[in-house]
Amino acid sequence: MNNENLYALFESRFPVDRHQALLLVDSGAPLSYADAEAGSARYASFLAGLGLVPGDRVAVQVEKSPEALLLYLACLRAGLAYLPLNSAYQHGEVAYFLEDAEPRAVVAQPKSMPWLAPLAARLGIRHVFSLDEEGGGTLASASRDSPMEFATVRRGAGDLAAILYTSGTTGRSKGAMITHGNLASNALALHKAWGFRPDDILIHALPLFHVHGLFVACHCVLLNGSAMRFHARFDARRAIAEFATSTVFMGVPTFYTRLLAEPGLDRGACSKMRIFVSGSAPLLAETHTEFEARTGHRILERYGMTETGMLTSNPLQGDRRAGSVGPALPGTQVRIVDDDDVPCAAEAIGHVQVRGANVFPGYWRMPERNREEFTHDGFFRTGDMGSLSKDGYLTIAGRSKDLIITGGYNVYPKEIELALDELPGVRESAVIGVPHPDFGEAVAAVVVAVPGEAPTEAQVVAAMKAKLANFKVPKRVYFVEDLPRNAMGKVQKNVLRERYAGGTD
Ligand code: MLC
Ligand code: AMP
Repeated sequence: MNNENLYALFESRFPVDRHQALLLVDSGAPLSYADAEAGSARYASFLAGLGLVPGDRVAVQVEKSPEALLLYLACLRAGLAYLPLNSAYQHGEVAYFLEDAEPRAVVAQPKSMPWLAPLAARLGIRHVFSLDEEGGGTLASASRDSPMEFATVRRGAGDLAAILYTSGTTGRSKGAMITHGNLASNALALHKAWGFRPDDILIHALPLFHVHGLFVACHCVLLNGSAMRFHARFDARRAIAEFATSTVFMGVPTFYTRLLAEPGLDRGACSKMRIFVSGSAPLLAETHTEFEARTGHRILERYGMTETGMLTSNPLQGDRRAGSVGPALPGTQVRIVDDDDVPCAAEAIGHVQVRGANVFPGYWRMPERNREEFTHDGFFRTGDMGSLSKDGYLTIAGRSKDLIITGGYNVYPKEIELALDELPGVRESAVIGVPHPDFGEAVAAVVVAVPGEAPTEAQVVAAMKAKLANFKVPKRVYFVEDLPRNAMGKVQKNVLRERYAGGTD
């Protein structure tokens, strides 16, 4: 039987001339496919040499760099489960992930070491290494003499490749277990659907610790054996300058509104580009229309989730509909059901449920949760609401889960409310998403203070910044006497959303 390790699939598609570039980096020489093979082998040999065995978790909280990509490939090769963490997560957030996932090794930014080393020691994690944006740190020095060759470990399609934490409605994050088979099936479907060509060059400006940047973008390129321009962070002007020598761009809607704010974005600048893909958050129909008017390109919107990979995509050839996320990708089934899981008629809005080889097997160590999240016939409940047109195009109409998506990052209000309620002078709180011109939605907090002890807005924001990743910090804090509640005593967030929709008191 073939080795179903995802890396083995990539390797079978690498260019014959391994000196071809994989990464065109911010400064210095490109990283070739030969470099990627040797570098990932070195890290894989090193980790295996420490005694890590297939199935062990490796938690990684680093800034984007070529070495971070090599470390991911190394984990695939050694059969280790890669656990990427947003570099914005703070001490308390990381502590939860490490306690829950019990990794054998942790790799983090040098600046995290003062709190990470004692945390790892407390949790019995023996292997802790640093990795900075330039590839320096103790990981590089400790692995310097490790062999540059490594026989990629044999894996089955159902074996664990990665764990990605997603927040939850209860405020407790869940580790989505993603298998080699999930990733391979989705990568093959996207590579085909988006018609990748041997000479494609992708601009990679997304972070490397979430599905969009790590899986969707990198996997298409690795399967294609072609190159990507690796930007440490998104910079609209730089992207526009590089459209002239690139063909594919992937971004969250905020990338597109920021591109549109640049006068340099026009037809001439985009004439070499083949496709612009958007996802991770709803793309406004007006962004789609404005982008086409300015560049002549119709943005190709797709829809997916950490737990499922990509589910639907507007077509490469044919009708790309503004406001729709397109039909189901081949191999994926999408259905719309009512509250009793009974399929709805075309055009009716209901719950989006999905099934396919791309859908994860469940959450890490949460058997009860897994029973609730899947139907008896194996469909996953996405928590999104939507409708299917008669010809199978999906339109996302909202979410049944209490979730805010800000600049492509997910924030579950419950987590922020729990943090707010711990602050001195705060009696209770409600967190909502409000419209934001740059991030689509922004986090706003509505707080009931203890009389006479009310903190100021600046104090609340400062206290949140010390605890939470920056994108979770409320952009505004509103103080009220009481929260609006329905007859059942439940906070009426729709009332608050309406009240603060204009972003004013
Ligand atoms: C940064 N900030 C954010 C934010 N990003 N606030 C809310 N939402 C965000 N997404 C904070 C900063 O800390 C700063 O706070 C202030 O907002 C302004 O920051 P900035 O300098 O403008 O931010 P920037 O570094 O330019 O980052 C913005 C961004 C980035 C949009 C480029 O957030 C980004 O790369 N987002 C992509 C997320 C992504 O990859 N999502 C895919 C998930 S996978 P202060 O207080 O310090 O001033 C998924 C599945 C799927 O969803 O379908 O793909
Ligand atoms: P995440 O948990 O970060 O993987 O985010 C997944 C969620 O992002 C989905 O459940 C949707 O709510 C949302 N999402 C992703 N792509 C789109 C899209 N194109 N349009 C609307 N929502 C999207």
